[in-house]
Amino acid sequence: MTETIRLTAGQALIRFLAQQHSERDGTRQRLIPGCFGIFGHGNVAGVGQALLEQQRAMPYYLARNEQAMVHAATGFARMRNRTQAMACTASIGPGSTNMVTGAALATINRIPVLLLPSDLFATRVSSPVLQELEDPRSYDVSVNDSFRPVSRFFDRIYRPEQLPSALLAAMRVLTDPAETGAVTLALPQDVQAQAFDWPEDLFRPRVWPLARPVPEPEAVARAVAIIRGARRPLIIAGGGVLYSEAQDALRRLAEESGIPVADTQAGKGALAWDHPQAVGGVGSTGTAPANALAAEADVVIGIGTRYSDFTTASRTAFATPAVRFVNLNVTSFDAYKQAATVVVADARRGLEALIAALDGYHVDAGYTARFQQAVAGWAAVTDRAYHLGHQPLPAQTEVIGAVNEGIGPRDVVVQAAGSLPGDLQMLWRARDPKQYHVEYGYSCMGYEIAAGLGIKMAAPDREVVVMVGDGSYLMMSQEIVTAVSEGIKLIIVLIDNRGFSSIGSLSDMVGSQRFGTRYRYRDPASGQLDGGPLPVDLAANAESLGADVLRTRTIEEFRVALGKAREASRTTVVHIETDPLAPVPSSESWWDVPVAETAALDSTRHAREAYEQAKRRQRSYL
Ligand SMILES: Cc1ncc(C[n+]2csc(CCOP(=O)(O)OP(=O)(O)O)c2C)c(N)n1
Ligand SMILES: [Mg+2]
Repeated sequence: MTETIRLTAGQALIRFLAQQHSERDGTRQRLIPGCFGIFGHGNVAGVGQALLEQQRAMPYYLARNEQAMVHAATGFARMRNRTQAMACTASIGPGSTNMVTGAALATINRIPVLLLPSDLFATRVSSPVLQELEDPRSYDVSVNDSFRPVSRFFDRIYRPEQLPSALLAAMRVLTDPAETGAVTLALPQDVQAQAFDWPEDLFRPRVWPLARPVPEPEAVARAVAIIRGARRPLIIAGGGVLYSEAQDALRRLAEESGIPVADTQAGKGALAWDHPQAVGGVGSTGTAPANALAAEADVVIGIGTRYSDFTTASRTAFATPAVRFVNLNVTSFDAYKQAATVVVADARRGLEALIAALDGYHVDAGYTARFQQAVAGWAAVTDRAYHLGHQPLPAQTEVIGAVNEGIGPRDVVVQAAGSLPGDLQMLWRARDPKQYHVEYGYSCMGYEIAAGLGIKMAAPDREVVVMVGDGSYLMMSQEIVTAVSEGIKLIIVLIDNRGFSSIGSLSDMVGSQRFGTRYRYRDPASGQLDGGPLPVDLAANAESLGADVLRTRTIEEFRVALGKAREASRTTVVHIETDPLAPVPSSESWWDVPVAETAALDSTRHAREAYEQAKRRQRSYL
C-alpha cells in the first residue's frame, strides 16, 4: 500500500512547490523559490494558512497590488533566464482578475509565472458568494475564465484528486522553453482548505531539466545553404538568445562570419554595443544604420525573435524584394514567421551547429567597411543626444545618457512603456547581456517599479535602475512600499514631463493634435485639458511611500544624485523634470498606426495622406 499524508489542498500545493527544482548546464536550483501574495477571503484559510505553516520552505512576499506582483514575478523569471519562476496567490474576484494583465504580459513575453487565483466554492452551497460573477447561462463560469486566453496552461481544481496531475502539467509548461508563459491554477476557496490523503510520492523532490533541443542536421544544412549565398546578411538577436544564454555562441558566429548583428528590445545586450559587428536596435525605434542594413539585406537571420511589428517596422524594414528569412527559434510558432527557412532548436545549440556548418563563410570586406562606418556615425549621433544641452528643461535623451554613463556595467536598467522604450532601444549602450530589461511585448505601463522589485530579488548583487515616466508612475508606484518593507534597494529615475510625451507625439503624427495627453487643469474657457500645470508633486509622493528622494533640476544635479543613489543602501528615487518636446534622433523607420480615413480636421487629412503613402511599403513576406 502506498503511504499517504493528510493535508489540505493548499498545504499539499505549497509542499509540492517547495520540492520542485530546475536543472540546466549542471546547475540545479529551486524552480519555485517563493510566493508573492495578497490575502482575502478566497485564500486566507487555504493557500494563506499553508504559507504560514511552511514559511521556511516557501518564503512569502506581501505585494501591494496583484497586477504588480505578477510583474515582479515576470521580472524575476526573466532576470533568471527562465530557470526559476515565482508563484502568486490572490484572493477571489478582483484580487484574481487584477492578475490577468500580468498573465498576458508574461505569456506574450514567453516568461514563466505560476498564478494561483482563488475561485468560488466548488460545492456552490452558499452561492452567490461575495464577488461572484453569477453567469445566468452557466454556473461553471467564473471571472477566472478570463485567464484562459492569456495562460499557456489553465486548470480549475474542483476536487483534491485533480491536483496532482494539474501540478505536474503546470511544472511541465513552466519549464518547457517552447511553451512557457503564465500557468494558472484556479483554486476554489473550499477546496484549498479541504483535507485529503495524498500519496507521499507527490512530495518527493523532483528535477525538471530545462531542455536544449538540438537542431535537425537537415534543417541546419538548408539554413546554411541560404546563408552561404547571402551577400548582405543581417542577424536579428531576440530575447531567446539571452534566455538560452547563447550570447557567446552569437558572438562567435558574428566574429567568424562577419555578419552584422542588430537587436530587438528583448535581445539588446546579447552583443555588447561596441562590438565591431553590433549595429544596434532594428525596426521602428531602431538605429538608422541597422535599419539601412535591414532595408538592403538579402538574408535576415532571426535568432530567438518573435518579429513584433516594432522589429519589422510593421513589415516595411526588410525592403529587398527577394529577401529571405532564416529563423532559429526553440518555438516552431515563432520560427516559421516571415515564411522562413527554419531551425527549430535551442538558440545556443542551434548557433553552435550554424558556426560549424558555416566554416569558411565570411561577408566581403566592402560590406563590413560600409556598416562599420555607418555605426561610427551613429555613435556620434548618440553622443550628441546624450549631451544635447537642451534648455530650459533637459531632454530625456540627456537623462538616458547620464544613466548610461553613470551606472556600472552590471547594473540593470528597467523600463516598459512611454517614450523611454523607443529612446532606449535607439540610444542605450548595453555592456552586459542582462543590463537592458525593457518589457516591450505588452509595453505595460506600471511594469517598471514592480518588475524592478523582482529583478533585484533575482540579482541582489546588481544595482537595479528603474526608469519610469510620470504616467507610468501614477499608474503603479505602490510597490515602493514593498521594496521598503523587504529592504530591497531600487534606484528609481522618475522622469516627469507632465503627461504622455509618447502618445502626445503619436497623436501629433496621426493628426490628433496631442489631444488628451497632457496632465493639466481643465480650462473653463476652452473646456479642454489645456489649463495650467497641476500642483502634483510626485517626488513628495515617493517620499510618502517610504523612499529616499533626490530632487534634481539640471543634468549636472542629476548625475550627482544618481551617484548618491548608487551609494545608498535604501530605495532611492531621483526625480527630474524634462521637456516632452525635446528632439530625438530619427530611426529612419515607421510604425503602423491607423489614421482616420475621413476627418473634419486638416491635420488628420494630411496625416492620412502620409499614412497611405507609407502603407505602400508594407510587405507580406510570403
Ligand atoms: C496600461 C497601459 N495603458 C495605456 C498604455 C498606452 N500608453 C503607452 S505610453 C503611454 C503614456 C506614458 O506616459 P509616461 O509614463 O509619462 O511616459 P512618456 O510618454 O511621457 O514618456 C500610454 C498612455 C499602455 N502602454 N499601457
Ligand atoms: Mg510622461
